[in-house]
Formats: sequence, structure tokens, C-alpha cells
Amino acid sequence: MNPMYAAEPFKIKVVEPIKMTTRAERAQYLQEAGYNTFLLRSDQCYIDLLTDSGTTAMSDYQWAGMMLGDEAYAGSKNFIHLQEVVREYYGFKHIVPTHQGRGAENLLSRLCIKPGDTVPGNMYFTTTRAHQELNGAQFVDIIIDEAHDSQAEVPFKGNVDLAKLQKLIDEVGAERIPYVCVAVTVNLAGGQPVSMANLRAVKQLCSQHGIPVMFDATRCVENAYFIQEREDGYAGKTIRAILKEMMSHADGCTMSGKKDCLVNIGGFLCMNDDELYQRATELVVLFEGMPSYGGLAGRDMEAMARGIEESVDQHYISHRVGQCRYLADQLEAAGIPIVKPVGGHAVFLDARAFLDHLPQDEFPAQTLAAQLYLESGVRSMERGIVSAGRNQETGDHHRPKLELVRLTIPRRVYTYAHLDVVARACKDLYARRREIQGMKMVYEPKFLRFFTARFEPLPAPVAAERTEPALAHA
Ligand code: PM9
Repeated sequence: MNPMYAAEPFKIKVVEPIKMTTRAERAQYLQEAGYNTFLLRSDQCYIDLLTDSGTTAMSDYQWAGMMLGDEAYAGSKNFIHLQEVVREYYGFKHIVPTHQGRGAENLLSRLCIKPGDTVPGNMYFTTTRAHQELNGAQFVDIIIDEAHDSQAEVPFKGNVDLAKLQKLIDEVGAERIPYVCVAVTVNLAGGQPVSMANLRAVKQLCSQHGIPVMFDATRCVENAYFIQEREDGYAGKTIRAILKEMMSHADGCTMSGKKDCLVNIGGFLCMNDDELYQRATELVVLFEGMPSYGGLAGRDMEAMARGIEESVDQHYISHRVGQCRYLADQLEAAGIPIVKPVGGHAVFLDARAFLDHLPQDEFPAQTLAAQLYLESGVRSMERGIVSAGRNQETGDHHRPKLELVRLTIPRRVYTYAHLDVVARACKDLYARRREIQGMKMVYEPKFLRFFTARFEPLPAPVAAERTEPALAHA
């Protein structure tokens, strides 16, 4: 028996075949997809680590719940169940279902932001910042500095820097900050958690200034796991208790249920404030649907309610985080640069270090994701300069320090043997990394460009003429 991992806490009832492709086929698919892994077809991918969003394998308990869908237009009993579960597990008074996380972000941003406002957050997330900016706000990053350093081994690397937050409040004034957005965990930092002490302190500081705190609760169960593992006083507490305590430090949250609620579609907006809820019910009918379904079928709400119940199971979450660590350990042992510490939903390759001969303007992470697919059929996602988009005022690229490729582990989908294949592919690619040329962007959409942008490989001579080492761009 391999001592490096604990076996899956589930057995497999339904299987979905996957197939390997040839290198020649993958070269063609990649070209057709504009070298953007988002534009590949799923049946062209052998192991699909594009995202953990909506890719979860639901349990028999959830599928049984799907058959109990009450598809009444108004007042579905599945909404009542979801409301009860959210109140019980998260502790918020009101819930407005939405079709997915960005539906909740749209509502929150429209409800609370006025043009010229500032929204502080612990590192940007693509859709979250896009909605804030669409409503006229400026996003300001208040995460601790270490979060931007892929090698800084900090247990709570997602923490808010309280001094940065205080300084920002002093500079812009509390009345220009509609809310502080705290992501638990921080996706683009590598899935890094926020400590309970930090959540408590952020809430205290914001309360002094009358500023609400809204969580991006998308991966809150993973955050609770890290608190249990790393923070003094929490080792003996259940994930469920830690989760509820975390949420007590927020006035509400947006949630993409497609991650820690273990469903393929769904999300919600929560709040304790009655007046905000009233306004949310007025707005949701324009964008999502009735306040009792918000763009979801009754069966989807039932699956989400049941997924929330299952998500706090200790065996489930230990196995999930364990899978990330299993893959990370293999990569580290081979000397492949990854973000440390390893987060809860993915292993992030450090593309700057992996392809240290490429400058950031040649899209090292986008290139690495494309090459990994070509090498092996493993699909991953760029999380670097392409995802970061452009500065709304200057029009220049945002240039994040972190230039990453995310190997995202879907929940309850792949086995350790699949992860071995991924590790092997990364090792093979690392061995031939010096042969890899950068790319240029040939089509750039205006919003959230990473989804549909297209690229072309640069000809080899351009790279051969380069004199400067790429890390100078860091
Ligand atoms: N995250 C992910 O792959 C989906 C595609 S990339 C935009 O990581 C956070 C922290 C997320 C997130 C989605 C959303 C939006 C909000 N916050 O995709 O709209 O990771 O359900 O959620 C993706 P929806």
C-alpha cells in the first residue's frame, strides 16, 4: 500500500469514459482553440483540470434529491430546504439564490456600489472585480504582501493586511467604501486561507467605521479545514462549527455553489440586513428570477442544500485537500516550481520560474497551459497576466506578480492514479522547458478576456534574439 495517501472516502457507482488523444491530434485541437485551454472541447481532454467549478461528482444522496425537485414557479419546497440549510450551516438570515456566483456578485455590486467608490479585497478575482468595475468602483488589493510571493511559506497567506485596510479607510473615507470583500480562500493566491483571528479583526475594524464585510464564500469549507489544521484552538472543533464561526464575522456573502456546495450549477447571495434583502428581492427578478428560485430549477436547489450538508464531512474535506498535497509532493520532489503552501483546490505551477526564459508579455502561463495539454492531454488554466486583464484607466495590462498555471482538482472525480499521470506529464514538460517558445495574443475580448482570447506561438528566432532574463519583469 502506498503510505502517501488515504484512500477515497467513497466508492464509484457511475463511470464516464475518458480517452487519450495522439500528440498530432492535440496539436491540431490546440491550434483550432487559439492556444486557449478554455476553447478546447471537453472530449479532447484526457484529464480535465481546467477548474473545480461545477465539475464535482454529486453523491447518490444529491441525485436522489434531484428527483424531489419541486418545479413550482414560486415558493418551491426545495428553496425552503435550501434556506433552512444555509441558515443552519452559514448562519445568515436571508438567502437569494442565483444561477451561479457571478449572479450574486452582479446583485451585490449593483445594490451597494456607487460610481467613484472603492472596494477593498484580499486579492482580486476576475468576475468579482469585473462586476465592481462595471458599477463604477475601483478595486484595491489589501492582502498581505506575502500572498504575491509564490515561495513565501505562510500558514494564512490569504489574510487581510489590517494596516493596508486602515490606511485605505483614512485615505478615501469610510463613506466611499460600500463593503470590504474577503475571499475565503483566495483563489488567485493559490487557494490560500484566511485565519479566524484575521476574519475577527477585519470585522472589528470595519465595524468601527460602519463598513459591512461581505465574504466571497466560494471555498469556505476548504478555509475551515485550514483553520482546523493550523490555528490554535481549532484542532478539536468540527468543520461545521468552524464554518459557522467564520461566517459570524461577515454581514453577508456571495457564493458560487459550484465549488464548496458540491453542485454543477448554482449560487446565492446572503445577508443579515433586512433592508438590503428587500432591495435584493426587487433586483433579482430582473436578472435571475423570482426570489425563491433565482435562476435555478427546484432540483438544483435541492442538490445544493444536500451538497452543503455533505461538504462539512471531515473525511470528504481531508481527502480533498490530501489529493492536492499528493500531487504537489510529486511535483516538488521533481524540483518543479509550485506555489507554496499548497492550497485547498489546486496545485499552481509557477510559470515565471518554470519558463524563466519567457518575459511576461509572451504569456508564460498561457504558454505553459497550452504546452501541458500538447504534452499529455491534461487541461489546466492560466492564472496570470491574461486573467488579470487591463487597467481600466491606463489601458495597459495588469501585471500580476503571480504568473501561474492552475492544476485544479475537481471534487470526487479523479483518483490518485490520474494524479500520477498529471505529475508525469509535468515532469516530462519540465525536462524540455527550454524548447518552449512564448506566444502573442491575436484576439482580445473586452471583458474577462481569458475565457475567449486567442493566441499564436511566436517564431523561434524572436526567442533566440532575446538577451534579458525574463525574471527582470517580476
Ligand atoms: N471561479 C474558477 O475556475 C470559475 C471560472 S473562472 C471565472 O476558479 C471565486 C473565488 C471564484 C469564482 C469562480 C467566482 C465566480 C467567484 N469567486 O463561476 O460565477 O473562484 O459560479 O463564480 C472559477 P461562478
